[in-house]
Amino acid sequence: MDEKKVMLSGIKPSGDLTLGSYLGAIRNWSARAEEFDCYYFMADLHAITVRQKPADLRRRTIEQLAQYIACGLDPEKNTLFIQSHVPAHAELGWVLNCYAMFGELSRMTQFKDKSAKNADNINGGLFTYPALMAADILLYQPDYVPVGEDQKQHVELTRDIANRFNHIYGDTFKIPEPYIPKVGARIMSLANPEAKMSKSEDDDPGRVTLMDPPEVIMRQFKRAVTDCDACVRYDPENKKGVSNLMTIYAAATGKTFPEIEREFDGQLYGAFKTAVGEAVVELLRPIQEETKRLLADKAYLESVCKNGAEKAGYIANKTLRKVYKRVGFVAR
Ligand code: ATP
Ligand code: LTN
Repeated sequence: MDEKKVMLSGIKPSGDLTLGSYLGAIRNWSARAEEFDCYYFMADLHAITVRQKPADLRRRTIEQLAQYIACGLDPEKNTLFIQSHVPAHAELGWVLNCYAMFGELSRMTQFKDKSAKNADNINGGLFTYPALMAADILLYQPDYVPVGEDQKQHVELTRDIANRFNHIYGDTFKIPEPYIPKVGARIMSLANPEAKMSKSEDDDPGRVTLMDPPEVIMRQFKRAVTDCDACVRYDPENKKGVSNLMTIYAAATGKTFPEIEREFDGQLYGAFKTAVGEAVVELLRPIQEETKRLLADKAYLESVCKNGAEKAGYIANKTLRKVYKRVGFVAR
């Protein structure tokens, strides 16, 4: 029998998950478990590249696990784990730092954005982050890495690092492909459709989190920035706000852009924004209910973490041992 293809991805517990995290990443993970061998983790090692309050980081990491499950990732069928529970990530991360070039790391747009936003804390981890991300990925030899558009550059760098290593030492890593959704790959802030909806920008007034109550979601959509055309038409160049709302509506309802244009033909933006808000409330309702139920069962969540870290650690250590041997470390 053919072996199943492998899929892997992670999200930093650096803020409450948003509609962007869901539509750009998590939704693309679910319903794949029959077809793929899937690994999904909470990237806590990555979260500390930006200063975090310890109690918040701990709470969000567990909440994120509950949300993964609530979004449809069955822990019996997917390996769910906390990154820091599998030491091989940090270990391979160090090795790959030595195969990632200063020039390459300097070109990463996430580094440039985050250093502009955190000018008082441009630490080494923020800079070498993509080498750790390459380790996260390559440890599991995945075929696909489902991410939003903003992470494509990091997955491409991962491929370059893997190719470089394979070229020097012989085939060690499988070369993974980014797997980016057709609709929802880049959800923009409702307040500023020029910028990505981000979970760690506390001051982003245009963010919708997965746990926002219906009245907050409706308020966010009613306030969403549009334009003065009064015409629901998909034009991401000239009508960024409206196109972003159409993307969200399409992702939430499965409707196509031409169908949405016909549905709101001749209507004012108010009616359109209300419809998008209501669709999002319905999309998130079951996820919110299930998250709350799971968070009340701490023992279950702890057992998921423990089993996940064991399964992930077993696979990750196989790759790590191979790498250590290839670079010339003495066996223990
Ligand atoms: P932060 O704001 O802390 O940098 P983030 O919100 O960008 O975080 P990540 O942990 O960096 O979230 O990303 C998790 C996953 O969700 C990634 O695959 C990323 O591409 C995707 N993602 C995040 N925000 C969006 C968005 N606005 N639209 C589409 N996908 C997104
Ligand atoms: N860098 C990603 C989060 C992340 C990730 C990964 C995604 C860390 N490790 C491995 C996919 C695979 C981010 O900032 N969104």
